[in-house]
Order: sequence, then structure tokens, then C-alpha cells
Amino acid sequence: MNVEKIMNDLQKKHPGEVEYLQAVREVLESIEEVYNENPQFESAGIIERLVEPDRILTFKVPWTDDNGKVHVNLGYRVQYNNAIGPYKGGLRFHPSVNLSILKFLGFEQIFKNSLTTLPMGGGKGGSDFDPKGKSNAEVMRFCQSFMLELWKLIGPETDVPAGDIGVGGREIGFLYGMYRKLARENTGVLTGKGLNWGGSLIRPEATGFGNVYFAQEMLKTKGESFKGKTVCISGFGNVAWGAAIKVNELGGKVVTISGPDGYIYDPEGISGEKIDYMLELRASNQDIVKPYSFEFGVEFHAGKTPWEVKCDIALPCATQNELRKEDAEKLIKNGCICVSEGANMPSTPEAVEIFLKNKILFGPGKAANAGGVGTSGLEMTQNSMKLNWTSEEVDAKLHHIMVSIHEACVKHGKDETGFVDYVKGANIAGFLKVANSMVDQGII
Ligand code: NDP
Ligand code: 2IT
Repeated sequence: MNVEKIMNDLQKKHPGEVEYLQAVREVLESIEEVYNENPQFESAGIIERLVEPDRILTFKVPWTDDNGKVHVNLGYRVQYNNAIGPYKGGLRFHPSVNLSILKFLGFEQIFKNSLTTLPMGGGKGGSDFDPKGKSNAEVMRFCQSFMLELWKLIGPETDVPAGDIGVGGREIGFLYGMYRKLARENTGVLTGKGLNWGGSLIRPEATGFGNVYFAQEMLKTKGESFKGKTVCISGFGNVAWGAAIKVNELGGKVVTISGPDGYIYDPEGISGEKIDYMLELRASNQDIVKPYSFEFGVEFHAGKTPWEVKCDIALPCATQNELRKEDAEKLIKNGCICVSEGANMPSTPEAVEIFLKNKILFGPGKAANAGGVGTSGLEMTQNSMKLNWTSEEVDAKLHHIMVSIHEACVKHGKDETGFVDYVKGANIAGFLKVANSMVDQGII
């Protein structure tokens, strides 16, 4: 495989799709060796077939605001690869959403879903709609209009969307209500549903819990644990919230959360009612964390990221490329021993290079945050069986999934010195399952 040639060709075909090209390059560099050892991949054109989505669907989403003004947003669904199961992946509503971002997320999702041990292909979707400052009724009308187009493309055995940034339980409710009406069926076509209408216990917490379970497995390899550790978390959304709960349960102290406006430093630790307050912050639709500083009388650092705070463990849970080279350098200088990505691709390639060079424990998003989609898979199973598991059962299965992912990363990422490159391990393990399935099924 000639990575540079493939990347040059892709750059010409998709100029300016920075996030997509970044995600593809990382995977290709990791799998080059196993790819070259398996000539059947080359003859089946696996790379050429993997880097392009099966199809991309774009549609117009007209909706009316509370003053009667009409707005038009763009809606997308990127169906990337379904070799091992129905397309599966979240929907993101954020003004920054474009095809590059959705293609990067869909591409990552193929390997992440493969790692979960469950039969799910990769996909992603969303809209450039900005939920910030919108009323409940406006969000509902937008979701209904979005589903009016999307419903034709999805189905419980075809494509199963879920939440991501800007899409939580409320949005999934509005989307599901419209789907059910149009399709005239009650099936598990979306995950992250409410408990009364087909949702799974633990799904809201799953990404954050899974991320902490993955970090716990990494720490174990060094004889370490969360007990007594200082933890920096970025973001304040669904993933950050779940991670904060689990860190506290395991005896760690969370000292930061962040938003686009800056970060909160709470040296006493973010626990109990302070974690509940994170839900209020997110539900306020303002996308800021500053109010936490008034509520609990702690420091707010405007316009900064939390990576300058001394910590043992860092959990980036906000968004892509939020942890840069200089942040990675600060974390290392301050003695951080473990970085586990709750968000998708939060560390830039230069930051990842620093973590790997310094041989700290670094869990990439496609492994470390796979508990979210893993539990979505468990929700699909419960819907198929038409029964519900208890939270203990779901949590035990989630834990098992994260332990299995960790084992797969170690198997494919450990070098002769004993160091585990989790980036390489996750990419190879995720890739092999999908590539072998594609070879088995012929050129389609
Ligand atoms: P939420 O909508 O619940 O949280 C909103 C988050 O979005 C805030 O933490 C905020 O952090 C962040 N945000 C603010 N500005 C931007 C921006 N310009 N672009 C993108 N994000 C912004 O989202 P989630 O907690 O669900 O998602 C957080 C991350 O976790 C994302 O990378 C997502 O892809 C990933 N993820 C989510 C899963 C899920 O099931 N929900 C599963 C696996 C991964 P800040 O203000 O600091 O940027
Ligand atoms: O990035 C992700 O894995 C998610 N947003 C969750 C996807 C899902 O289908 O649950």
C-alpha cells in the first residue's frame, strides 16, 4: 500500500475535506503492515472501497420558527459501510456540520462498531441546524421536518441512527415520533430512545461509563486505578456527564469541565449535585459553562481549554481537534499518565504523536468511546427480543464490551518492548473484521 499516493489522490478528489482526510490517513498508516501481509485485500480493492461511503444522501430541511419565519437547513445521512451489519451511527446537529465532518465520523464509526463485537456497520448523519437558543417547539418542528426526508432511508435492518452532539433524548423523541407515524411501525429504528418507548437503561450514561471502563483497563496494565487520581474532563454534554459519574464512583476526583466559552476549575471535585447541574447547563441550550462558577463559587477561565490544569488522567469529551500539540505538551509536563478519548478524534495528530512518543496510556476515541454505540447495539437487541434488561445487566454487558475492546487493542497493538500502541491496535482490530467480511462477500 502506498499511503502517500492514496492520500494525494483523495486530496484531489475531495479538496478541503480536512477532517475526513485526517481520519483516513490515521487508519491507513496504522494498517499498512497487515494490509501488505494480506494480498487478498489488495486484489479485492479493499482500501478503495472502504475510503468512499456507499452513498451520501443530502436533503433540504425547511422549518418555521416561533415568529412564523421560514428557515432552511441542510440534512445529511452518510451510509458508509454495511459489510458486518446495518449502517449504524449518530446524528449531529451543530452549525459546523458539513460533509467532511460527517464523512470523518462515518469512517471512524465503521471500525468503532466493528470493535464492539456486535453486528453493526458504519454511518453518520446530521444537519447544520444550531439548537442554541431555540425553543422546544422550534426543535420539534425541525426534527419532524428532518425525519420527513430521513425516514425513507432508514429501518431497523437497514440503517439505525442515534444521538451525537446536539441530539439527545429530547431530539430522539421528536424524531422517533415522526418516524413511527410515517412508517406505521414501532421498531428499534433509532437508539437512545426513552425508557417508556423502547429505550435501554444505561444508554445515556454509556459513552462516558465505557470511556472510564476503557481507561480503567489501560490503568490496570500499569498496576494503577482511578482511586485518588485527579481527572480533567473537557465538554459538559452527554459524554462528559457520564464520565464524571463513573470517575467519582471509582474514587477519582474530577476537577474540570469545559464549554466553547472556557473551562471551570473546581479543586474540591465535581461530584453529586454538581454533576446533576451539568444536565441543567446542557438543557439550557446556551452552550456555555460559565454559570457553574456562579452556582458553586469556583474559578472560570474564559477562552481556555482545561489541559493546563495538573492532572493524572485526561478525558477529552467535547469535540474533534480540541486537544492540540501544546496541550499535549502541558499534560505530559504536568505528569499525566493516561488520556482516554470520550469524544471522536479530540486530539490532533501532533498531540497523538506526543502521547505515543512519551509512551503514556493513550486510548483513541474509536476504542475508548465505543461504549455508546455498543449500548445502542444492546438497545437494538432488546428491541428485537421485545424485552428489557435491568440496568445491572446492561452495565455488565457494556463492561464486557469495553474489556473485549481493550483486549483486541492489546493483541494488535503491543510491541516487542511490551508497549501498547492503542491507536494501531484499535485500527487493525477494527479493520480486519470488516476487510475479511468484504473479501468473503465478493466485489459489490
Ligand atoms: P452533547 O451535545 O451532549 O454535548 C455538547 C458538547 O458539544 C459540549 O460538550 C460542547 O463542548 C461541544 N461543542 C461545543 N462547541 C462545539 C463545536 N464548535 N463543535 C462541536 N462541538 C462543540 O454532545 P455529546 O456529549 O454527545 O458528544 C461529545 C463528543 O462525544 C463528540 O465528539 C461526539 O461525537 C462524541 N461521542 C458521542 C457519543 C454519544 O453517544 N452521545 C458516542 C461516542 C462519541 P465544548 O463546548 O467544550 O466544545
Ligand atoms: O459517535 C458515536 O459513536 C455516537 N454518537 C453513538 C452512535 C450510536 O449509534 O449510538
